[in-house]
Formats: sequence, structure tokens, C-alpha cells
Amino acid sequence: MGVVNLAPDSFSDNGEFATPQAAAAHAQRLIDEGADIIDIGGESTRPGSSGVTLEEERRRVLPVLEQLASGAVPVSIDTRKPELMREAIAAGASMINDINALLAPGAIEAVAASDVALCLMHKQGTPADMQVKPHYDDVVAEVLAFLSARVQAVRAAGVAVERIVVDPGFGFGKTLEHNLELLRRLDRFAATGAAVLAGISRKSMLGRITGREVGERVHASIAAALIAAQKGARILRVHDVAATRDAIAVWRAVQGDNP
Ligand code: HH2
Repeated sequence: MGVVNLAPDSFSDNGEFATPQAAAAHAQRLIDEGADIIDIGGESTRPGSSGVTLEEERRRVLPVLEQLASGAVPVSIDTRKPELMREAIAAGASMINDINALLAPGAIEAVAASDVALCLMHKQGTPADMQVKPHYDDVVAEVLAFLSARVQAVRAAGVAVERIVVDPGFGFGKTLEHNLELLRRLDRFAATGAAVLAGISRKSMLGRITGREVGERVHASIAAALIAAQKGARILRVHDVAATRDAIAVWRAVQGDNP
């Protein structure tokens, strides 16, 4: 999954792709590099961010979605807002990626009757306060219990488990130790019955480990993506598609998979 951030305050792309033309061109580049899904987000959820209005998020996201929706690669929309979920599905989105795990009132109703894929992510707190003092007694057990309950809630609305993806939410209300423990035990999330997505690319946990700034975290991101894949992640949410694909190709070749 290649990431296209449309928010001018995005931590990873710094607003580089904030016009529809630049964003669509960047998405095309990620597709050429081998992305199987493009994830478009119009709201920065970086720690300390304060959100965006529906009107502004819609203005950022829909023009780019409309340009990409007729292409061969499925488009995911990264949003917490039920209204935008409905509009994105009507405009041809194939997936809704919600860092709020469809907890907003009306979110499950907005997506259940469609046939799009749904990513349910765990976070503790809100982007505004989540890194202030994250706390868990047992991070893996608590995140797994939350995601299992969300899968059940979405299934109870008539959604087949094949449409559901779960994500422990690296960096969303987690210390470095919490993130490392989640990565170590990522294989446990298969117990939800859903496919697992991991989004670690360029995140600050990699900066803490390597001492590198966000633009210099490609190599660390590839290492993290490869570990996540080996622990069972079916979808890797990344900024550097070509490099990630190369690393995965080497691993799969060693395993004896066809290239
Ligand atoms: N991370 C970010 C945003 N959306 N969605 C899922 N499912 N999993 C993630 O780990 C995840 C996500 C944050 O990264 P990014 O989009 O690069 O930055 P920003 O929110 O500043 O635009």
C-alpha cells in the first residue's frame, strides 16, 4: 500500500503532494513502482495535530480519488468521517482506512452496505494527546482485545470477515517499547480472523532507534516492513514502494516463492 498524503502538515511528506495534480502524479509513481493499493489521506494524524473540517478534507481528497478511481489499482481513503466515507465509496474508493476503527457514530452504517474493504486501526487517545503518556498493562493483549471486539462489531453489521483488515496502529498512543512489542508479536493478530496491516514507514519509532530525521528513514523503514511481513502482515503501508518491494522479493525468493 503506497501512501499519498494530501495534508499540508503531514509528518512524512510535509505537504509536498498537497495539490491534486501533484498527488495524482505521485500516486502514479507509486503504482509504477509496484503498489497494489494507493492510500489517500486528507487529514494529518501526526502526534499533536488538531484535525480538519469535513469541507476541507473533502476538498483535498475527492478530486484525487476521482482521477485515480478509474485506474486498475484500488484506492483506499484514510478518513475518520462517516460522511466522507460515504462520498468516497460513491466516488469509487475500494477501501476505507479508519484510524478510529469505525467508532464514530454512523461510521459502520456508512460502509456496511457497500462492498469495500475496511481497515480498523487501534489507537490510544486522539492525535492531539496520544503521545503524552501512553499506558498499557499488556500492550499486545489490550490491542488484540480491542481489534477483536471491533471485528465482531463490524461483522455484526453484516460485513464478511474477508473485507476486514486490522492494524495495531504503530505510533498511535504507544511508546517505543510498546511499538517494538507489537512488532515482535504481530503474528498474534491473525487471531482476529482478519488480514493484518502494518504502517511503520518513516515513523518516529525508527527515528528513536536510528537517530535519523524523517527523510532519512528509508532503510529503517524497509527493515521494519520486512519484519512485519515475516510476522504475517498482508498489507504494508509504506512511502517507499520500490525499495520495499525489492526487500520483499528477496525474502520471497529465499522462501522459494515464485518472483
Ligand atoms: N499511519 C498514519 C496514517 N494513517 N493508517 C493506518 N491504517 N495505519 C497507520 O499506521 C497509519 C494510518 C500516519 O502516517 P502518515 O500518513 O505518513 O502521516 P500523517 O498522518 O502526518 O499524514
